[in-house]
This record gives sequence, C-alpha cells and structure tokens, in this order.
Amino acid sequence: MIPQFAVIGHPNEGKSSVLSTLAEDDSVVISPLPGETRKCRTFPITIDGRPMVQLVDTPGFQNPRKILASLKKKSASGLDAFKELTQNEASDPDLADDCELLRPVLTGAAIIYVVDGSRPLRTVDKIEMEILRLTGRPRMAVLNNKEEEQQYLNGWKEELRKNFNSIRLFNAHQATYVERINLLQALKSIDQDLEPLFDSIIQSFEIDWQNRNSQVASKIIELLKQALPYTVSSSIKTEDNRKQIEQKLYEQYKKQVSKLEEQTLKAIRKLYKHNIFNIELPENSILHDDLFSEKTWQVLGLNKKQMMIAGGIGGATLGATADIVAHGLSFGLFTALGTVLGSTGALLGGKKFSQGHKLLGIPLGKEEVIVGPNKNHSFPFILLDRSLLYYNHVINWAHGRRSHQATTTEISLQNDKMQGFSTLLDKKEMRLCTEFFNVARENKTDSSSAEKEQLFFHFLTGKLQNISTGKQV
Ligand SMILES: Nc1nc2c(ncn2[C@@H]2O[C@H](COP(=O)(O)OP(=O)(O)OP(=O)(O)O)[C@@H](O)[C@H]2O)c(=O)[nH]1
Ligand SMILES: [Mg+2]
Repeated sequence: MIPQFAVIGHPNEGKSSVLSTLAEDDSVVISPLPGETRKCRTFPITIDGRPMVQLVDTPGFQNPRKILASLKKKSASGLDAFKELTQNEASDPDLADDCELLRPVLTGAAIIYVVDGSRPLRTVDKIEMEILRLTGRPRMAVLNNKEEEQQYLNGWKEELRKNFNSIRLFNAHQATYVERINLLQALKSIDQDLEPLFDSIIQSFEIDWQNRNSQVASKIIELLKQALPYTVSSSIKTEDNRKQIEQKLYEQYKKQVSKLEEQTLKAIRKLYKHNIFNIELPENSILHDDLFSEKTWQVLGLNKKQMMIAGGIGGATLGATADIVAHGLSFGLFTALGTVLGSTGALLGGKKFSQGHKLLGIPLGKEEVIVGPNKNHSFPFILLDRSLLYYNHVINWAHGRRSHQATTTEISLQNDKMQGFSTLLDKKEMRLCTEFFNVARENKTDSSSAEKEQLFFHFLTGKLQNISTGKQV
C-alpha cells in the first residue's frame, strides 16, 4: 500500500511549492498568480524510482462558505456527506475547484493543509479548517510562512490545534533534507495505522540519502583522479613560437580541467533531482568565480601551515611556494604562465626527445612541451572545496524554490559562510587527503593506493553526511 496525502489549502498559499520540496520534484507547476492548480495531480515521493508516498496537488478552495453551508444541510455525516455533495454539486461552476480538491480525500487520502502563517488568520480559513475536520480524515497542518512576519503565528497555531492532529512549520523555499525527514516523521503521527509503514519508509529515505552521499564522494574522487594527473602537450619545432604554444596549452589545460569539474557538479545536481531549474548560488559565493581565477585561489587555497603539511607529505621543496600562496601573491605569477605551479615541480615542463623519436607511432618534433600534471598542493583542496560548497548549496536548495522568481524573503542557506572548507582540516585529515591526492596524481593502482583511496572515500562520505545534517564539518 502506498499512503496518499492530498495537499490542500487556500489559493496561492504555497501548496504546490510544499509538495515540490517534499517530493524533490521541480516539475511541479508553481506560480505567483492564485488559481494556478485547477486539477488534482499526483506526484510520488520516490526512492530509486520506486514510489513510497503519493502526494496529490489540488486546486485552492474557491467557495468554502457555500460548501460548509451545503454540508450542514446533508442528512449524512462524515465522508458520506462529502460524497453526496460532490455528486450533486460537481456541475456547479462556483464549486468546481472545491469538489475537485476534495476528490482524493473521498478516495482515502489523508490531508496536509497548507497555510501561510505570516498573514493574519481570517474567517474563511476557519471555515476551510472546519470543512477538513468534518471529513474525519487524518490531517496535518503545515505553516509555510512566505514572509518573515511572526506576529500571527500563535493565533494560527491556536486555531490549527483545534482541528489538526499535528502542526509543523515547513518552509517550501528553505526546507533542508533534515526538515523533510522531520515532516515525514510527523506524518506518521497523524494516523497510527501508518506508523510501521512510515518507519520503514523513513529508514529507506535515510539509506537513500547515504547512498546519494556515497555517489557524490565517488564522483569527487573520479574528478580528482582525472584532474590531478591531467596533462596537455604539443611538440614545438622552432623556438620562435614556443611562448605562443605554451600559452595555448595552458589555456587548453585550464579549459579541460574546468570542464571536468563542471561535469562533476552537474552530476551532483542531478543526484539531488534538480533537473529543470538551475540552483541559484548566493551572491557572495566563491563559486561564481572560475576554478582558476585569482580570487578562487586566494579564498580557497590552503593556509601556510597546511601547505607545509601537504608539501611535507608530497616530498616537494615548498619553502618559497608556501610563502607565495599564503600571501595571496600566487596570481600575478600564476597567470604569468604557471610560474607558481611550475615551482612545485613543473606544471609547465619541457621534454627533449631525440630527432626521429616516435611516441605511439607518431613522429615527435624536436621538443615536447607538456602542461601538467598540476602539482600545486592547494589545487586538489580547491577542487574538493568547490565540490563540497556546491553540494552544500544543492542539497539546501528546496525544489519548491524557483530560480527565476524574485522573492522578498532573504534566504540564508545553511553553512553559507563555509568558504574554504579545507582550512578547517586538522593535521591527520590533511595527511589522509594528501596521501590520496598523491595516489590520484600518479595514477597508482597497487593495493596500498587502493587502501588510501578507500580511507579518503570514508572520510569524504562522513563530511558529506555532516554537511547534510547541519553538523560541524
Ligand atoms: N517567499 C516565499 N514564497 C513562497 C513560499 N511558498 C510559496 N511561495 C510563493 O507563493 C506563490 C504561490 O505558490 P504555489 O505553490 O503556486 O501556491 P499554491 O497554493 O499551489 O497556489 P494555487 O495552485 O494557485 O492554489 C509562488 O509565487 C511561490 O513562489 C515560501 O515559502 N516563501
Ligand atoms: Mg498550486
């Protein structure tokens, strides 16, 4: 049995938005104009494509006064009175939306009543609540506050308590993963018969979330394994065009690595079911800057002490580089064709080949110019930071919030200030990361390398879990 809940309420209160967020479905139609939803439509909450709970989006009440008056005249009570009403009055155009919204309730759906608790309570709201109470169906009220206004909240709660088995604050635009799980937990309390089923559904949700986090960790690992050893090369025949070729290769290198990163971020977005709308990053997010921009490296690069730790493990002589990067000087030099990168072991290297030497059967020129692999110790941490920041925004971007809509309420995303996650790592974590980065950079596949990758994977899934549950990273 798949439990069904009808999401009901006054027009424009955010019913479709709450449903969209709860079902992680950005295909639900949401509009600033009241009366957008006119027909009931079912959206499942799915795990691995399997529907676990059915949510029915419904039109808003149009004529609750007339409905209540009509119900009161019926000799039948409970759902029978509603059945009679919808049979007799479905053709009344004044009641078309009201009959339509009650339809799923008559076939057994429980009720989620959505109200905007930031506006004052009116008589018509009390009438809607009374109608829903008369259905006798299990019901929960969701306060979806569209504005910051708090002064009406107690009045709402008092009235809702009289008519609903459970009341929850749940914001369609800001609800996080934890708040979604909490709302599901609360749903089971409105109907005891649902308890065992909901316990197993919630467990499946938690497992599904962990699975998605594991997939994110694998995708980040894959990115590091591709980006760290990445090289581009070209042969130069004469010294005249060396600078030009180096510049071209360097641009090519940056473009390709950025593309690898972009693909990873896209895959993360898809895992969290953001299929249609792009998530909107906060204005001050460092992710607005390119991977290789100066600002990115200043904000996300390792601090001096960490550079020393990373460098020690990497075995490179760091001295000057640590100073340069720590003082944010890297970029003047960095853009001057990889001098900083070069100083830790030649981003830009040159390999001499004897005349006539062949590589894979292709005759090589006099000299092969190779850009990469990037041995700067901040580089993998920057890639990691950016993926984690993106993850943090994606999981906290509620599906009911549409990027093209301007809102009056300022959204403060959880962990918004988390810029430079790497700088929070302790010495042990730095070591664990750096050991894996070295494995990735050198494409190592022996058993000790696989073990280092495994350790990094566990470390990363733990961090993702902490980020998603709002714990300290
Ligand atoms: N700021 C803010 N706006 C919200 C929130 N929830 C919904 N809205 C906005 O309110 C408007 C109506 O949202 P819908 O979800 O379409 O409302 P509805 O109750 O389904 O409306 P109808 O289908 O017309 O009855 C949209 O412009 C939403 O973006 C919220 O939590 N915060
Ligand atoms: Mg709607």
